[in-house]
Amino acid sequence: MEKTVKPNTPLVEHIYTADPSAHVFEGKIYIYPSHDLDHDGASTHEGEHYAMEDYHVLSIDHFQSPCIDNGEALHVKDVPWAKKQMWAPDAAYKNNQYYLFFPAKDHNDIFRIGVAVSPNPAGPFTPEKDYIPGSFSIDPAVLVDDDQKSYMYFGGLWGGQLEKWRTGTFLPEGEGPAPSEPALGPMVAELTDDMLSFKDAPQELSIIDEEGNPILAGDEERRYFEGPWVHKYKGNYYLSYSTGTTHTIAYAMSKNPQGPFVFKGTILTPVIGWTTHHSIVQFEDKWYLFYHDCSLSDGVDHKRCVKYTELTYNEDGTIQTIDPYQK
Ligand code: FUB
Repeated sequence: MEKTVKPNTPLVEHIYTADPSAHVFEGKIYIYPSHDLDHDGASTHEGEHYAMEDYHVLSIDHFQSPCIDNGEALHVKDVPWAKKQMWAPDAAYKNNQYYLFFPAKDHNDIFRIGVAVSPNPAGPFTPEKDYIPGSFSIDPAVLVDDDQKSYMYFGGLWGGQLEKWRTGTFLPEGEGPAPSEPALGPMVAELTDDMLSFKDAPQELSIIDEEGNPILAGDEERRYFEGPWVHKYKGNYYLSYSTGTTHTIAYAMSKNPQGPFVFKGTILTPVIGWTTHHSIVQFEDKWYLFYHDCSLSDGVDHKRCVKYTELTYNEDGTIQTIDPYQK
């Protein structure tokens, strides 16, 4: 008999999974993860060891049921513009269909973001022939707001190439700001109603402290690195993200989906492995954090496993810090 899901335990063990984007569609929880491959490639600063080729969509009927692997939903060989490295995806529902947003390197080794569509939340998804015009970098996360406006948040440092786009064009030698300068923020772009393109050029989001000062690039405990996620709770927008080199999931709040966002604190303490990546979703009357670690591979960075745990808000809307290994 298939095992029922348990908190802080791999959702599936037959494949390696990472970067979980969870959504409630058709009354179930659908999880859109990266599908990590079991290979011996050496780790590089550019993340070449994250050599993923396809996506599998996972689903859970509720938190007392098994996790289903719905099979291959999209493969890089079926995406005309993409060459390799199918990294963290997200999904959205609009116009009576499902959209899978995903980054991959194009044939010039530049990360772009593509979209694929399906009538079914589990796919299979049919990709558009080209990437979203004007898209770049990695880790798309899409918020469909209550007024049906949709926003894509994206961007990641280092292997995610965000530093190389500071002038608006790709500079292979481009570098990030000095430690005393404002950190790079994630990008945001409103999507067109058909969800296939950006309405305008992407803008950088600003993350500030309680005094209104920008978080600086040298402030590695708080500055943005990759893996943005935006959710809404009681009228506030929450931007949560990985701090990369300091390995936490941090968050900031705003009254506006396009910021500025005020830094608030840590949602998730460091997990086993270098990367940390998450999503936050409400199911029935509770909130959940989906995240990954490398416990299933005893710490191999590119062989991760997706897990979940419950997330709790304080009365003032701030989020309680989670240590997933605390007994
Ligand atoms: O899975 C590849 C990359 O690792 C993701 O795009 C990042 O967010 C990090 O989790």
